Amino acid sequence: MKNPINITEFLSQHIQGEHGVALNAMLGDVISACKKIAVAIDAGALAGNMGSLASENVQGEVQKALDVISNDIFVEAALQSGLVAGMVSEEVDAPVALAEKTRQHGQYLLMFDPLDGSSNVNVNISVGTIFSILKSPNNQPELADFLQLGTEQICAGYALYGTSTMFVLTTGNGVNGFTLDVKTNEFYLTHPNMRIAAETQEFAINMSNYRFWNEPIQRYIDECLQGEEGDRKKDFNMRWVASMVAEVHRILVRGGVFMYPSDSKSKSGKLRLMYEANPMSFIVEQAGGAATTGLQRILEVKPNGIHARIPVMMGCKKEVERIAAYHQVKSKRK
Ligand code: P6P
Repeated sequence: MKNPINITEFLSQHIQGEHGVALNAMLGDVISACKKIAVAIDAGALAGNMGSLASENVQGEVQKALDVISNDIFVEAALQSGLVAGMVSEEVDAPVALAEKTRQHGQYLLMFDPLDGSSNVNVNISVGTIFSILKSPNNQPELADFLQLGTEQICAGYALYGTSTMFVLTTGNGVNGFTLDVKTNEFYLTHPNMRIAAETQEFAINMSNYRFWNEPIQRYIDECLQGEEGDRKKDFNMRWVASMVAEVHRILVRGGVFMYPSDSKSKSGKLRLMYEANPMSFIVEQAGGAATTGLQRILEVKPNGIHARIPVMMGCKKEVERIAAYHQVKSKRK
């Protein structure tokens, strides 16, 4: 690729206005953290970071060494920015405590999953970091100040530590993707204005949960599996990486629909609203896709807690609309 623009230059051109300087500075620290996490992951087993810790995170999940390392890198970078008034991490129960001097100029709330899909690290499958940036009402936010609708996000993005390291973000004016040049340790614009294909023949879901799904989800997947002989009159392909960042990135690049529905095992679903579903929904909608719980637009869900879980169906707009329509039929039958 001839002379691609680097991310710092691109963002300074695209993020203007009164908040432009602060948001660019905030993103500069987020990008720096993701570069450091990429180094920690690339070292793999050589750095002795592959193991699990004795500890569990607030989700009750066994923490990997890299979960904690990534979390600490992200927290440190955010503190350096001096722009964060409050932080919520998947790995930490309460909002991260910030010293008075750290947040005196804080204007953002930073929500993040520092290493999503970390169970894949030991088997060398792609993992990622997901972040969401909200405006803080002041520099001493209360817990309730974090519980904003997804439509309030001013920026959302992810780093994908895959066959190459990529950084993808939106600030509400489309979605742009950047690839890390390991020689210069700089991200360069390689995927301008990412758009989700209008049609798809690919779905992503953990099929082992089939017997626990509600009827609309079973109906949708059954029709995909019936292929050309069924109502859909076309064959479908399936993928499941068990890493949301990898799934969503694939959908941005070649289309598809990603599904983690609620089921009889977990009534609220598995994925977290504030730092997985909301940032990814913002990105997907900005790329022309859609994101629903089955019953409502994800970005309009009122959070009932900083670690709230919700059902997630997102990707190609027509498929997401079909899934939502099947839920409407079901709810009318009651
Ligand atoms: P399962 C990773 O733990 C994660 O939160 C998402 O990144 C991923 O899509 C999902 O859970 C995988 O869940 O039940 O298939 O292991």
